[in-house]
Amino acid sequence: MENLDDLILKLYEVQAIKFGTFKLKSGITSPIYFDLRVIVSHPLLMNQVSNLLFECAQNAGVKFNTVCGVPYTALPLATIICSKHELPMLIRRKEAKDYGTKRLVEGAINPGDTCLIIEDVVTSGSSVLETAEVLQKQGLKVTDAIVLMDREQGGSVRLAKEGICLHAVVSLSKLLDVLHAAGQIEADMVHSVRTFIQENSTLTPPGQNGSPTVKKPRTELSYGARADLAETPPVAARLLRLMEEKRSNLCVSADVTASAELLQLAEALGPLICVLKTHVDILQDFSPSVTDALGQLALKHRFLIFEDRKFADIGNTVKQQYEGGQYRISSWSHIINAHAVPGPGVVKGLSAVGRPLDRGCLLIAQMSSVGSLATGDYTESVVRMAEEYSDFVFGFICGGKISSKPQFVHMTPGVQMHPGGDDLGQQYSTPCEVIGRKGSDVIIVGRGILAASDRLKAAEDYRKAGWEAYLNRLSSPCE
Ligand code: 5BU
Repeated sequence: MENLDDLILKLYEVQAIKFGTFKLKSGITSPIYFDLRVIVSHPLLMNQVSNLLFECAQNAGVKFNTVCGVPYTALPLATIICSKHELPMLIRRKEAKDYGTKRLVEGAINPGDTCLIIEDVVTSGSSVLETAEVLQKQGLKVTDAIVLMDREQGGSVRLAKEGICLHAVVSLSKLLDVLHAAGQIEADMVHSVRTFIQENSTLTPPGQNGSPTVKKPRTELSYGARADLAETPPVAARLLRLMEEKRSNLCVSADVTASAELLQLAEALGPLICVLKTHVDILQDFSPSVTDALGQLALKHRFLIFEDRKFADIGNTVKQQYEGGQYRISSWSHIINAHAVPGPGVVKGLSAVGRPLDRGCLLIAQMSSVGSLATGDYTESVVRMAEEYSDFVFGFICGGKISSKPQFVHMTPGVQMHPGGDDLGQQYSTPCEVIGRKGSDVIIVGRGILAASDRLKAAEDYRKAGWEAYLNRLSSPCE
């Protein structure tokens, strides 16, 4: 992570990233501009970028036989990668030579081989697609592309529709966070870039003419691609994006009773998790300073806070429980959850408080405990309620995937490395079962980590198990 922060600052320094007013090829005026061509004059930076691109492919578990950079900026980057790791490379010509062999691709082509594409910046994904098509015409397979910078304007979704999984080293969100934290850009600029990106997605709304022709749709989208599709509430895209960046679908359930221990856990496990779940009402020594400190740690380690309050009353009451009392949950918890038992009023009440603060809610559609009544028709009604209030509800607490809408996040409690349970009705499934077979997105782990003698190691084991199950699912979808 520190490597990445350092890289972003260096790219800014050499003016590969610029802020201002730029007229793009399409005629649109953009507040941000990337010109990665300049890095060829900075050899250390070239090496650093190439290393991160290669690492990104390795971390994503991509399997390939050969590498091709999209001409021209990514061409030298692919060269460095191939030279350093002794990998065969292919060069795509932009124009076929009008003499000699008229080859569009130079290098030894073995039909059936898989070629990894390297690119500098992706906006709509069309340059990657063009290169992929040329390679595919030569009989090569293209399953993955690695990009240094994803502008988050729909490229990953477009590529996924063509059967190509895009992996980004740096997302635009991360870039803005780092430059803002380093005092290089003002909050106003962050806001105007975010607004520009949101308003200029290259995705064509479904059903409209001009949507890209679907060749071989991937049934599974990556978390990053789903972030592009998740418009509301903003916390949904934030979560999916940081999962992709931190390579973590682990939520730790920090069920401890002392504030100091809660903060220690957040500090130690923060880098490994996407969400920290709390039960703030079990703290013996709660004070608002704890949630303030937790908020600071969430910023520092880039995780979201989820108060597992399980609201379940009429709208007017939950509104007060969410906003007021001694816990003032809405002021610090990015995510909350609610039972659907009271009907839509519970969501309306919570939404009145949470939406203006850009918070999000998960509906409890299923529970992990023995004999839970949240099954069958009830679960289906919860999914419908979530769809109706999708400006605030962005997912579910559930045992596995219950909605195919990519913007909904599925979070599953009752997870340990071995199936089993406790003597009060809790039931456990493994990360592989929950993420791989049942198609959930996030594992929620409490005692599996808290009761371990080395909590940090246990958390890393769960992160790894959850992430590997996700990567396997991406490469061979379970549906
Ligand atoms: P455990 O120690 O991993 O069993 O903790 C699970 C946590 O998830 C705990 O905080 C529960 O309150 C929470 N939980 C759950 O276990 N099952 C459910 O269906 C829901 C929440 Br909803």
